[in-house]
Amino acid sequence: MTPTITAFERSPDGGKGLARDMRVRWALEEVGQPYNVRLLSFKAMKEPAHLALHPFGQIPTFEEGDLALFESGAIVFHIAERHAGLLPDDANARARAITWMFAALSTMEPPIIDLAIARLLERDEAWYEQRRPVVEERIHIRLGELSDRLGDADWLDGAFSAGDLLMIAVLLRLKGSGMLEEYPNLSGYVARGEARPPYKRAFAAQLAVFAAASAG
Ligand code: GTB
Repeated sequence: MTPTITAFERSPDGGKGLARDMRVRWALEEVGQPYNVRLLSFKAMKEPAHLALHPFGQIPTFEEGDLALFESGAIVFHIAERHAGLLPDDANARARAITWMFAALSTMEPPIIDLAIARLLERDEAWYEQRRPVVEERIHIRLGELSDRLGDADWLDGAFSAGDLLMIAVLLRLKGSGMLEEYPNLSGYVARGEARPPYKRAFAAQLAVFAAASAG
């Protein structure tokens, strides 16, 4: 059965692949699972039909038969469990890869999102210029720690896994900010992820949606 995911009808990221459907698309491409996409307006995301799938009225969601999921991390985990290619067979290696999935979403992503929100919504606040360096410092600390752990390895723990997929998806938010570029091994790590053909296919698919919306 072909799963259906949801994505923005018109992503505010301008086709940069920063919305969280991108990580789900990438996971599906990695395992070779074709998928359908249902595009949603901001209004439709808050209507009952979508709220029945996603309690917070967001994208992405994932539907396959009678299974409906929300939360990009849970969706990527589900894909990785049901298909070969994103989690190692060895039980301990698999547990470590899952640990990296959680690290991406619960340790690395929050300060990165805090900065994005500050830039987007708090720029006009009197305290913005005081808060910004504090938020940036939190990101630097985490990037430094991650950089130390990655060292000169290609991936976080052996072969490419769902842990790398989520970590790279999270780090991509910093691309071009100058912060990621201060850590050449992390920049290289992100570039290796972007160079993977499944990533390229996923990126092209979301860009095509943006291009079509802009043309229409
Ligand atoms: N924890 C959830 C998950 O991982 O799935 C978070 C889902 C989420 O934040 N979804 C966002 C959404 O639906 C889209 S991805 N927002 C609409 C709403 O809440 O009403 C976040 C996102 C949005 C825009 C950009 N961008 O423009 O660069 C990047 C990321």
